[in-house]
Amino acid sequence: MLTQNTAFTTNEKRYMDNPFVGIATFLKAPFLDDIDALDANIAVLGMPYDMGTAVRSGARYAPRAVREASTWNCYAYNGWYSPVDDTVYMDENWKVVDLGDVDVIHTEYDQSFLNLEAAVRKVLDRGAIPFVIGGDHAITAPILKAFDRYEDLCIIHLDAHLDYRKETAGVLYGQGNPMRRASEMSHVGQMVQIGMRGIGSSLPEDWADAKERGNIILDMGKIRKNGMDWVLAQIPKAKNYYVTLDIDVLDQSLVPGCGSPQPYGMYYEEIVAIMRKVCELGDVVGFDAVEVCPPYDLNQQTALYQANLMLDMMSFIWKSKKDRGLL
Ligand SMILES: [Mn+2]
Repeated sequence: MLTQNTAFTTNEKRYMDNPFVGIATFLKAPFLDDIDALDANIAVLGMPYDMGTAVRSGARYAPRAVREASTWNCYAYNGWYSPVDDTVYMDENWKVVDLGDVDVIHTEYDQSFLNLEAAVRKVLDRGAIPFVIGGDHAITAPILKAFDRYEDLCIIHLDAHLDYRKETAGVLYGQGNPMRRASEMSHVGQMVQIGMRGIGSSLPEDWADAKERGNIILDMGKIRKNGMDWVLAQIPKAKNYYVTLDIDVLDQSLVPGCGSPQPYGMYYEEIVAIMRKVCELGDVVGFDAVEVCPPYDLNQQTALYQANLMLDMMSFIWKSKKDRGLL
């Protein structure tokens, strides 16, 4: 039986298992090295890949950094009380496991992406929800390929940038292309792109293409003008959602350690509100959290935000299933 990654003790009555003790899996959840034996609700996978980066490299170190940061919240693994929501999230029947990392071969993006896609397929085959820690945002395209068992998958894209570049000097799978690649997949339906602002890789024609496709694009001007209640009302109801969280959706003052920081960004609690709303509307069947860049981080600040938002997302998924009697 898998148990949480715990410390050695000679005195069970005085057992502590502090966050700084032990091997840093996500939330100090059990590590499972046999993906074919996966039996859990949430499967965390690391994709230590930053070959898609055109700005600041270093996201390859994020899976370790985010896991390390997540140990701060390791007690949440067995349930945690939110005084803000007056709710206890997650319980002992909610299984989170950490599958470790996908193998990345330097310079070989195609094989690295095949490894990632295959791992995500196996997680889905086993009935778990993949939570992938990037990596730069290029990784979302191969992840989404693995979701072709779904139809009309609604994508919630939280990001400072549209990431809709058709190609850049022939590059199709960089960090500026994943949402364009997603739009080309027949199983991808509506796309909701939230937090756009500032300088990005996408050209005016890419924006025009995204709008013509019918993507719901909520840029920061609209968000600040209309407020969060309006933002939440723009999210369409769907059966299945995939959520991709580029940490640069948060304001650059909050996330110094990300690949392409931008001012005029969103606050943590606004992202939480969006994730909560999506979980109320339908099933989140997959999630990735990308673009933490530890070499530029300060005091783990960016990694802590990413780890916290991952915990929030798995908690809201738990609540959504619990409220519907599915657990
Ligand atoms: Mn992005």
